[in-house]
Amino acid sequence: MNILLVNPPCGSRLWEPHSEHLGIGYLAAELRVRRYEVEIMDAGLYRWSVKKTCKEILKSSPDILGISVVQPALKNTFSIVKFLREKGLKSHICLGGHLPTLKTNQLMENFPLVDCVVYGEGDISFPHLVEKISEKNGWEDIKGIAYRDADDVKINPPQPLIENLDELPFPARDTLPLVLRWGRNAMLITSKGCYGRCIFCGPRAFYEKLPGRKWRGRSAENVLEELKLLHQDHSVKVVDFLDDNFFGPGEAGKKRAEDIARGIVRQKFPIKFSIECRADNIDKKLFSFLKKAGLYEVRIGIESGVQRILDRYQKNVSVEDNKKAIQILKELGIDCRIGFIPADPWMSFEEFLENGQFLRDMGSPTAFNITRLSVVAGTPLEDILRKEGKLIEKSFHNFDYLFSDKKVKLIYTLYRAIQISQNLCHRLVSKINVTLRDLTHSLKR
Ligand code: B12
Repeated sequence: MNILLVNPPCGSRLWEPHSEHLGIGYLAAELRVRRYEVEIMDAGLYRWSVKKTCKEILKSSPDILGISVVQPALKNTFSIVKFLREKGLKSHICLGGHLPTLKTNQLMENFPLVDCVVYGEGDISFPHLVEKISEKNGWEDIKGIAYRDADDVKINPPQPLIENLDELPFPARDTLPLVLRWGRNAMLITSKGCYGRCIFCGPRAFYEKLPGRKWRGRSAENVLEELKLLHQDHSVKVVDFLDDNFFGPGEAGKKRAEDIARGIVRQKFPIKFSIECRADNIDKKLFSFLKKAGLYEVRIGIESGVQRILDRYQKNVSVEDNKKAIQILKELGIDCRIGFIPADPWMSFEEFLENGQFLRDMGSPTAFNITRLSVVAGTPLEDILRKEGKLIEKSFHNFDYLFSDKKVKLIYTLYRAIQISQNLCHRLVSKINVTLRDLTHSLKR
């Protein structure tokens, strides 16, 4: 039984950083523990076209094809599966990941060429599915899957969230050597979920669909063991912790972070790391200790400098928390990168200006994500906008919205036009770089 796990090409990816797909890595690791033959095909990472991806999948001709789908990759996923079926591929095709979890029913209804969807964390359901298929033992009763029964879509009860993340094997790192060669950092997940309740957040909606504790942290010992392996096996020196929130709730959440940092110091790992967290997690004493352990960058979803807007988003932080967080990081000399939402459907022109003033007051911090509020399918935001009559539904996975204030819309449109032209330049440079890289590679060989 050979299994192929694919990260499909995603239209917007050309200027995205080259990174591993840890979700697929976790699934592959779990299957390899059970001695299945698993191949990872990260077409997104390799910047393959849809055509090239189809050709490679056909060559591999797996018994089971698992495709990981994020919202902007759905169109390509449709094209790939359609082409493969037309070419007669008989594999069992299973979709999983964020979009299939948030729009399970719609995906199955609109997409009869796939056999099933695994929704939620695939670590238990997917190996179970593989096992049942290989034993030819009826797979339709597995928790956390959706399938078609004649013309009906059946959605089985959910697989609860994994309570003890230490039980998971470390993710397969097949693509890490390539990512490192391209000058990118290794990534690691020390926890899953977030206790925040932001209305626009995809991960919040993902975890809310599933029973179980929303924020779960790996133990410090377990994280340190993986760090040690990354250092020993791949000479990793910089790691990005990609958790939704590096800190769990309350004192226990802080203590776990401290324990990880203490372990790094004690074991004298020559490692630098970055984290993501909420503004209200940042306190000077804790962060100066984390810096000693190697913390070099913090990414925070600041989102706005206007309290009314933060409240509308249900951020549950104040503008003061945001200011304090940025200032503390500045004082400690830790690079602070912010997520910021410059425009949304409700924003007034005055609020738009207030946001601009906030950014200037904060010394225009570097952004890791600065785009207008985007509607992730399946989030509370989608429902709110629909109820208010502001949602423009292009399809079940592609939305836009009406702005209340025409001036905000106009300014944002101008800003976006500039951003798009910058991106096109980026795309061009990126294409040239990829071509040069491939050329040097083949010349070396
Ligand atoms: C790291 C990261 C990246 C990295 C690495 C990409 C990657 N695919 O992992 C980079 C920076 C490259 C990136 C790029 C993008 N990302 Co990103 N990213 C993340 C982040 C922060 C962590 C992902 C992660 O490692 N999670 C931990 C692993 C263990 O979980 P997982 O990947 O979800 O996988 C589990 C389950 O989903 C499921 N599963 C996943 N795939 C499959 C497949 C099968 C067959 C099965 C059975 C199960 C299954 O089982 C896995 C194990 O439990 C998430 C936020 C988040 N909380 O997940 C956003 C997130 C996944 N990204 C998102 C987006 C939109 C993008 C981009 C489109 C951004 C852009 N505009 O270009 C691109 C698309 C890249 C792509 N094709 O994947 C969205 C997806 C939203 C959605 N509803 O679809 C997220 C959720 C953030 C958000 N805004 O809500 N991203």
